[in-house]
Amino acid sequence: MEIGLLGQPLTGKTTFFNLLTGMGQETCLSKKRDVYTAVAQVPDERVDYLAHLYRPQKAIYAQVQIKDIPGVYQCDAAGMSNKHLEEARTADLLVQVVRAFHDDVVANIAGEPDPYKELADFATDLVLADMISVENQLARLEESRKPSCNASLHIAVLRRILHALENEQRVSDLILTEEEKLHLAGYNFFTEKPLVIAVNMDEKQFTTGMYTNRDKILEFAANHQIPLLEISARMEMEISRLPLGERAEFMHAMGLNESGICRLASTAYNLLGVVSFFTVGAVEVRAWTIRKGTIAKKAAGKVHSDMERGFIRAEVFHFEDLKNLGSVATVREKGLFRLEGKEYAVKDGDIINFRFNV
Ligand SMILES: Nc1nc2c(ncn2[C@@H]2O[C@H](COP(=O)(O)OP(=O)(O)OP(=O)(O)O)[C@@H](O)[C@H]2O)c(=O)[nH]1
Ligand SMILES: [Mg+2]
Repeated sequence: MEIGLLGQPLTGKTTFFNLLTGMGQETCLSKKRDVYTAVAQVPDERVDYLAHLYRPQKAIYAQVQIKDIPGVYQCDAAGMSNKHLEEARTADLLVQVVRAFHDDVVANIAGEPDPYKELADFATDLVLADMISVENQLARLEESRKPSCNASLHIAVLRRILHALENEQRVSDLILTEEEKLHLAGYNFFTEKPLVIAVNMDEKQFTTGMYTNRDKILEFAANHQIPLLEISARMEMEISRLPLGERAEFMHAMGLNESGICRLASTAYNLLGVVSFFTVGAVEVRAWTIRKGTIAKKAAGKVHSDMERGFIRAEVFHFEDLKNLGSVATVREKGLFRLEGKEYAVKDGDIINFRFNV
């Protein structure tokens, strides 16, 4: 899963990226305008519990790829329709980081921070970028002299999309038929990608819960059903540098119940409809991420292609049962250890051993 961090310059994207991935990329002063990519481990108490029980050589959390895309200055390019925005094309989910924090040393590029204006401007940039893709494709299709029946349908779908975009609708706001979806597969529209808004606040804003135009942001998020994360990237970065023993106390004092990566991951998992299952053993305890409803045979393929090819059955029990009962033996005694076939829909929290033969 890839998450793209986007937004205007100096909103705290690289600070957030460093926090999520544990990297130390230069913030603020970077003149290179490089795109950074790194992996974030998704902390999961279930993995910690299983590692405690099985004492494996290694415990592996689920991983999410994070891409930090620098903001574009208006003098560099027209809006965001440029190569930096293209970097987000491969992302499964976009996070727009907007700036609420005040900082006298690093002034906001547009004067007094107005996170709502940033949000609305960016929404327009995404719509414009999609409009350009659709218009280019329509021009290509309409130029070809003998349109097939299939091409006519394709053109009709694209015109419908264009009409919606012209009215500032996101592609994700439209209800599309299965046939229309088939025609649109492969376009990877920006406004079709799940979006999360991350408002980056300073300490005072974080503790008071107040910043410019918060009401309007809440309304925008509710209207478009876009999840909102209120973060303080720099404060959390500073807390993460404290000795381990002191972190929890500081987080508590600041009213921070969960780390940034935990909050982002659970929002992203919900939005993308993905869940985790686990494999356990003396060598490795590991979390795997799959789409909700994935069948056992496909889930096996996530672990190893041989397991999918030679799938025989899945031995399954649930993390909650193990935690409640304390041992695998008791789970078995209570009849909660099951054998499932290839069509079994894997559930969040399943612990699975795949039997296979190749
Ligand atoms: N006060 C305060 N400053 C922050 C916060 N987050 C980031 N900053 C500062 O804002 C400046 C810009 O942060 P970056 O993380 O480099 O911003 P960016 O969005 O990556 O900027 P570009 O890469 O230029 O688009 C740095 O000096 C950060 O230390 C915050 O929550 N509070
Ligand atoms: Mg940056």
